[in-house]
Amino acid sequence: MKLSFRWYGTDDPVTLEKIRQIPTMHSIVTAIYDVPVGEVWPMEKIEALKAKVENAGLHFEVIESVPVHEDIKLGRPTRDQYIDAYCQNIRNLGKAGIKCICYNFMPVFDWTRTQLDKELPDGSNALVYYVDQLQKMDPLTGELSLPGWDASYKKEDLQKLFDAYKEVDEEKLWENLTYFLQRVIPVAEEAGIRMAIHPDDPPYPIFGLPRIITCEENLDRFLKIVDSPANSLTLCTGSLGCAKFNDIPHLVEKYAAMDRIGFMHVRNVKLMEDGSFEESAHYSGCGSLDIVAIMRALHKNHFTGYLRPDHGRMIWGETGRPGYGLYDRALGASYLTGIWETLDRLEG
Ligand SMILES: [Mn+2]
Repeated sequence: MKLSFRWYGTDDPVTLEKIRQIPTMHSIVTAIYDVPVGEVWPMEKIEALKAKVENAGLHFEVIESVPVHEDIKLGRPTRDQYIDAYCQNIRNLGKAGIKCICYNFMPVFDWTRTQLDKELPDGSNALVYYVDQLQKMDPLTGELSLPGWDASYKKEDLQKLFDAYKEVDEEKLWENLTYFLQRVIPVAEEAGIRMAIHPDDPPYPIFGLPRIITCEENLDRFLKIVDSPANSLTLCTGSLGCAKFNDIPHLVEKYAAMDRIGFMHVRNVKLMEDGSFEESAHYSGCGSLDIVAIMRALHKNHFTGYLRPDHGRMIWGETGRPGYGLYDRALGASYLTGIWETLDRLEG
């Protein structure tokens, strides 16, 4: 595995110099954040970002994300121009040495939590999703706002998007995803890039919006749409694992054996009886997922792709982007490295 770490660019309080000091760190996962969704990322910006990362002694091989314009997900006539721009981004990133692009196909919101700073019993803060809080939320009336998304859309634009999605059920979304993949995957193959779709988070419909990258049956269906190594998964243990119907070690074992995992996001979640969940420390005993079984499934299948600790709690008084502090993600990285070294020694 190639250990990697997400970095939000020069205004991220977590610097490249700090990330480099995490043992065995291989590559930075980042993106161009100041080009509107659907436009081509200028080559100069990509090269400048690459130079920054490489000057810090790290590899620049993974992008998370190149976002997919809503018109593509909605199947609007304008989608072709956005798909053309998407393909140009793939070509440009391939030229810059990128090997893997993470993206998602979730309508409107690409993750949902009900609180971003829930204080846990040990005094740390974490992102949580409580069903009773969710039931009181309505992103359209905004009576209780959706944390992380409050300022992302104007109310009237959000209403228009929700109206547009009334015409898009799950089957229609599959059709639109198929149209996208059939055009984008051949370009990725040529550019030497693995496209790696991120599962929906949480992996079921909310607010009446369809979601399809959710469970084993649908992951199988997704991989068959274009049967190519370039059409791969970002297997996010926390996103798929916050629903009880997903058996994460089994999914990792299955898709690693098929060599269809381009990118791993490894984190733990603590599931509650009513479907609520809290993001927890990486250690297996802190949550509901068996992290050793997950790493073992990767190791057994000689996983050579990229892997990053996903979110972390905020600990030791750190402030910053919820889920993306340095300390708990660095603890997670070292825990995962420790499991991997042990497996290397014991299982060869
Ligand atoms: Mn993830």
